[in-house]
Amino acid sequence: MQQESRLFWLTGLSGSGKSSLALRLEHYLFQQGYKVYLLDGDNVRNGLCRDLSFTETDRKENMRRVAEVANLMLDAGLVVICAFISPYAAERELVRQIVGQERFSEVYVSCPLQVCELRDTKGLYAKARAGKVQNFTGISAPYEAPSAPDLILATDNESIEASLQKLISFAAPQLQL
Ligand code: GGZ
Repeated sequence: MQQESRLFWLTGLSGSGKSSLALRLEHYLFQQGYKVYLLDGDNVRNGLCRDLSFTETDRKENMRRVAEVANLMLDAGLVVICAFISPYAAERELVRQIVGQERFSEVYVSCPLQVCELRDTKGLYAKARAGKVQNFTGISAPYEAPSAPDLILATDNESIEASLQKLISFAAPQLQL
């Protein structure tokens, strides 16, 4: 199989469904025989970026490091999936520049703040409202929604399975699935 190197970059609020979708896409591609790697806050912020906080400066550095790592993985021939809030449009653009326009896709996992806050799977929104978590995206830190994403998945309007099917349909022609 001639594997195409592609980066699928999922951006969206905490609780929007990025990680779930990214994990399912990774699983699907793995089953199809692709060499695929998923980078997200869970594995990156525990190691490579453990020194970084959620200030604007540190989030930007988080993006830069992730982009450079993703770029190396792409050079090695992998399909890379990234799931990060990545709240700044300029930094997402920087990622596109670092890895190259032709191998980058921006996927906006769209879900209104109110819905994410209702989900509050980790209780972080409640803590942010109570002032116990600082610089929380959507509450006390900005989120700049993509103006022209390559794909939008509205997870408040459709099931995760429906979003996943759209994501797979989007990825398939790029990967020659
Ligand atoms: C946003 C935070 C914060 C603050 C901890 N703001 O829903 P989660 O828990 O599992 O995903 C969020 C994750 C965000 O990490 P990222 O590396 O994706 O962020 S960024 O791209 O902006 O650098 C959330 C948790 O970390 N978390 N504190 N203050 N999310």
